[in-house]
Amino acid sequence: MAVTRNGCEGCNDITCQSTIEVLEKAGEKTFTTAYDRVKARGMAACLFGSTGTCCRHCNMGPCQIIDGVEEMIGICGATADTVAARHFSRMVAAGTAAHTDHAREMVRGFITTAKGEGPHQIKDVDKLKKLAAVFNIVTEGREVNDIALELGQKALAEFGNQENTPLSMLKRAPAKRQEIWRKLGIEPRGVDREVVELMHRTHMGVDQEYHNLTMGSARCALADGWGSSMLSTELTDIMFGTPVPTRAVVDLGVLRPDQVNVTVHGHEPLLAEALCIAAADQEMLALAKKAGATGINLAGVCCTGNEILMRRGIPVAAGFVQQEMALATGAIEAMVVDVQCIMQSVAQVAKSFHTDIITTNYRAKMDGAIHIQFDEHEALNSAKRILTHAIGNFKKRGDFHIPTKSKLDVVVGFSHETINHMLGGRFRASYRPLNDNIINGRIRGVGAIVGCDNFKLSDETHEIIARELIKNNILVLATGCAATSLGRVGLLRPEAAQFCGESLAEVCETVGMPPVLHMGSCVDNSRILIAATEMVREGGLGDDISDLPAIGTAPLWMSEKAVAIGHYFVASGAQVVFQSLPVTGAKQFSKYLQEGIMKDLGAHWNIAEAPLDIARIMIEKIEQKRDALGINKKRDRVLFDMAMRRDLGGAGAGIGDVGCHGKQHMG
Ligand code: CUV
Ligand code: SF4
Repeated sequence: MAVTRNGCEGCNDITCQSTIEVLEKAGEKTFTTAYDRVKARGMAACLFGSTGTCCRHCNMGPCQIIDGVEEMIGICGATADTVAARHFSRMVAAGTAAHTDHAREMVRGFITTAKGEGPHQIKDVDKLKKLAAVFNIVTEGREVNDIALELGQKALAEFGNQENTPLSMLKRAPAKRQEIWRKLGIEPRGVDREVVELMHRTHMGVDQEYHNLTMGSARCALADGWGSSMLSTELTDIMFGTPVPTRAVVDLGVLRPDQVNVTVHGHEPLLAEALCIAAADQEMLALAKKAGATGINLAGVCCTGNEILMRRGIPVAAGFVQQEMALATGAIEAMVVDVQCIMQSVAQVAKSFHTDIITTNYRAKMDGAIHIQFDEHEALNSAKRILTHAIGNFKKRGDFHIPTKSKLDVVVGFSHETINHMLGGRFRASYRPLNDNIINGRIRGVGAIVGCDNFKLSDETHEIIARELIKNNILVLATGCAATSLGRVGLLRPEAAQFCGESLAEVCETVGMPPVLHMGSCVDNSRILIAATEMVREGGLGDDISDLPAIGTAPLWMSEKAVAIGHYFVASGAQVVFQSLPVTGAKQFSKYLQEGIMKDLGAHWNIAEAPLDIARIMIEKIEQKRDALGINKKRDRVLFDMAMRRDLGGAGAGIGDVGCHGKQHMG
């Protein structure tokens, strides 16, 4: 069924203005979009699949399990809990594998750079030294590249660590958290090893106890959060610069009518950075001019977009759900892709236009795309080859329509270091002011809105949650496509302070910061772990991440990576709220994830559907943490009269403390 310009019958479901505009103007071109396919399919997904109780791990199945019905367990006897826990674990393993393979490429690129090969340099020497210390590397009196090389090699070795020693980076976590991991025996060892082990444990007939599987998954997820993702973020910062607040624009309106538009879509910053350098190259610009363009306009899609947005202020054209729309503008000469979150349909949509899809990674090829392999040793040449191809397409551009109204200012680039500087001031960079503002209640707590967007649900979801949180004086941290979508609705601007509750507005206005802080891509969720750890270290908010009034959500998650992220947050002591997790067909396992796991890890999963319910849970949990910390008491000293003293048993012990946030300077 070829539906023309449709999506438009369904425009009611789409709230994104630029998407509506593109679909309306798509002319006579015939292509289908994910919106059409969601419609054509209806919402009736398989009940077993969506509740986690379909197992196809061996050829006696597939087995569809009905919890509580004796004859409806697996042929092998696997129960609903085992099947759902296995499925959950495999999502964690796949998500971790994705982050890990990405991180490995970053480490390899880092080693290339340390050797002085390739177009990049070590930009953040401070951070290099800090990370070197974590890996017990001597830095005194050594050349920067020498330190970097040792760091790269040690980091790479941890991927394949075969000893039972924990990953170096775990020691960055609060001491109490490390102790919890040690006691549970879930400190990750080699990053690759945890993925392999979890794949093994979820093979037919191995681990058949859902608690044990959940803990195995925690170990794997921690290898992602505190291992591969954190490593990727840190090495990317060291090489390309730690992000600082930067003004930029997002949405489809960033495409340029008069320039060669090249979108870079996927995840690995090595390719994107090389393209950025090549796009400014005189030789390339001359080529573009010869083709009749006034220049080369690079724009990002998905997480790779977030990476170059954060560091270079390069505009983001689209998040995950807009990737087809970017092509449907007809204004893109080439969409360069690497790995993860690239819908196969981009090659199908591109057929209706002059656009080429260029795959660049041997791992990820696509029917209908052109392949130009990216080689990190030859990064600049690879990038030039790609751009030359794109420039060659400029003359072939036909009718196009770039949404005119959609181009939103954003301020991005809030690494944990910048938060610390911004609130602490230039001379006393510290988390003290953030902690103090939380303790005195001006900021109630921190809510992270992360992860993908998803065609099955309204694109307004992120916005609704964010608005509700900031209205309730909760500071929002955002990453991934969630951050892009919040940018599209204007919440990444300091001006958005007007939508905050009074006290958060005051803080934002004083500092000049937006109430929603863009912290980067999906791997950059590791920045949130570090920020949380720093808040604990600063003191006054307990001694573990699980004490903080902070919570995360990935309401529109679609990628398995999001499940790995959710689980490493939980395993690190931070609660999360997800929409429709496929575990609910298994009663005990599902209950364990949402309750029982609390006594093991100090945090649990929450599942909710409606955006406002998600926000309500987040607010409630934050207030509960505040209560537990004793910072929800009235700050004014209460003067007790004699009657009150008698009611309290006469002694009046500790009365003087009632009004103080007594824990403030613990730490
Ligand atoms: Ni890595 S994982 S859709 S690009 S955030 Fe965007 Fe982010 Fe999800 Fe993918
Ligand atoms: Fe069925 Fe067990 Fe095989 Fe799964 S592992 S498909 S439950 S027999």
